[in-house]
Amino acid sequence: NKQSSLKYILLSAMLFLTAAAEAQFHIIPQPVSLKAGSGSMVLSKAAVIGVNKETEPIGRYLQEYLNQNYGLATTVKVYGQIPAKTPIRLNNVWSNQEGAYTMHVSPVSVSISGNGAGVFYGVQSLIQLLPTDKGAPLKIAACAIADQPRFGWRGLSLDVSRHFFTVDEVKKYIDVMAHYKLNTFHWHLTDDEGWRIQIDKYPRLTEVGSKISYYAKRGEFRKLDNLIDDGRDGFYTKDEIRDVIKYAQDRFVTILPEIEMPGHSEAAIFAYPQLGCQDSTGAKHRVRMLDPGEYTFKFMEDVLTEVIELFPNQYVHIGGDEAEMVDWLKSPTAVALMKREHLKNEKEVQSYFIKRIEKFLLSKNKRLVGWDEILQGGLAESATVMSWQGEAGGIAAAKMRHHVVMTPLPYMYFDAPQANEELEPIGWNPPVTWQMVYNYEPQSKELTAAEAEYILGAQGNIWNEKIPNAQHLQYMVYPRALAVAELTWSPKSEKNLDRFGWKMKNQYGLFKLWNFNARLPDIDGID
Ligand code: TNX
Repeated sequence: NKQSSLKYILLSAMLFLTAAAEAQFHIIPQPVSLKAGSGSMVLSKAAVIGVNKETEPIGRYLQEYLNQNYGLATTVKVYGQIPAKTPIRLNNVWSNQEGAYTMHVSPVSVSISGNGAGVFYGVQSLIQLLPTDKGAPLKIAACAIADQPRFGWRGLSLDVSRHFFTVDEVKKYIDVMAHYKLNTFHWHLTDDEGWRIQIDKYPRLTEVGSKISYYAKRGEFRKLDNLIDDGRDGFYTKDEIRDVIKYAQDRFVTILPEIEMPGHSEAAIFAYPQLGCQDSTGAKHRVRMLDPGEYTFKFMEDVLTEVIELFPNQYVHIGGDEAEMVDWLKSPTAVALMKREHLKNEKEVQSYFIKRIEKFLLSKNKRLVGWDEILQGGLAESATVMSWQGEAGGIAAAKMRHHVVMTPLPYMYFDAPQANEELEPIGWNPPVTWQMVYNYEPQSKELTAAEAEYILGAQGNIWNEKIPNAQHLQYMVYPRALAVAELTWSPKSEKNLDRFGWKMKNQYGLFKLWNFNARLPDIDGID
């Protein structure tokens, strides 16, 4: 009848309008709850950003962002109680949920409330809602958002050993990750190919170990066939590191420093040969492995002491991956150690090594993170495991009630090509598409609910053997890092691949605005 068909028309029109309204909200990661309002607010020059003492730095950050990207001059005003009429209000409120915030956009104002990181994350949601075409009015659609992260560890790594990146390039990397609410920057500062952090007590680490040209001359050790030779020398002074830490703190990003041991140590050994594993003739038979003797332990403790003085993070990553442990079987130091400590095999030597370093870190109130090989021969008591060789190590560690960060091959490895290998720059391993990354679930079905609590989060990794410059780095890491952002932040129930693809396409304007060279998949095609 007439009445019910009218009802039907009205209902479908309403549904259509709601869907259309929500379609404007292409926020990555997807907020926990998002309701479209009616109308929109236009940001103008005269806009005042009202802040509390606590949110003032975030207000200044937003002011700078609007000025830099849109040439819009706003004013920041500090209040005890921000007047309700202030166009943008950044309110500090108490919450026991780290990173939680609410955001209300009405036709006349934007109000963001949260504590600590929360307000910053609200500002990121706001930034994503701004138009990106130059000259367009700065319209923000009315909405109500309530949001908080699913995981506390939302990570992205950067290998600066295989290719050195400047302070400015590192800052840009941190800046963009912060826009997507990623909060842990894993800085891989040492490896075979170069030592990148100033250590006052051992100046040769950077004088010699940071110069890849020395490495290139070390033809007697290993061939450089798959390394692209392009400006890979360099290191960060302590002042530069402090500067990067401050920059990251302003964006609520924690830096996890990694100092590799006992393998992947060629640059350090090249600078201080006493560190290297020796055979009974005293000749070096391998050059990447540390000798498990007192000189090495003292050296590494000195290095870690200086690292700890710099980085406020409670965690320190000590590597632990791919150690060539068989070398130890030929080393008199290792053999003597095995006898003295009743160690049955080389894996137990590694476990002894890591446990000793852990004890040292704990004495300095720091917690050890290591790659999943540290499970071999017995896991150190309070170690956090980064599961990279698939999920098995992470699952085993969580079952042992150890904290875990999931970063498994192949999903979290952004040194792999992103699509058809013939069309993509060369990388390790078969392609890892953004869809594969997006569908990854950090809390494995093999874990009980109680065990799954030990999964701190997930992290995307990049290794730079084949990455010659920052443009190429940005291309490899994005847009896959956007998938990491959503799978670590958004509730599982909000996972939606089609919507994510559509939202991803709506970031391309921002990448252009930021002059950031992300890969831009043609999501309407087959990409
Ligand atoms: C393994 S992932 C490594 C890196 C290499 C990478 C190449 C990990 C803990 N170790 O040193 O760069 O493979 O994909």
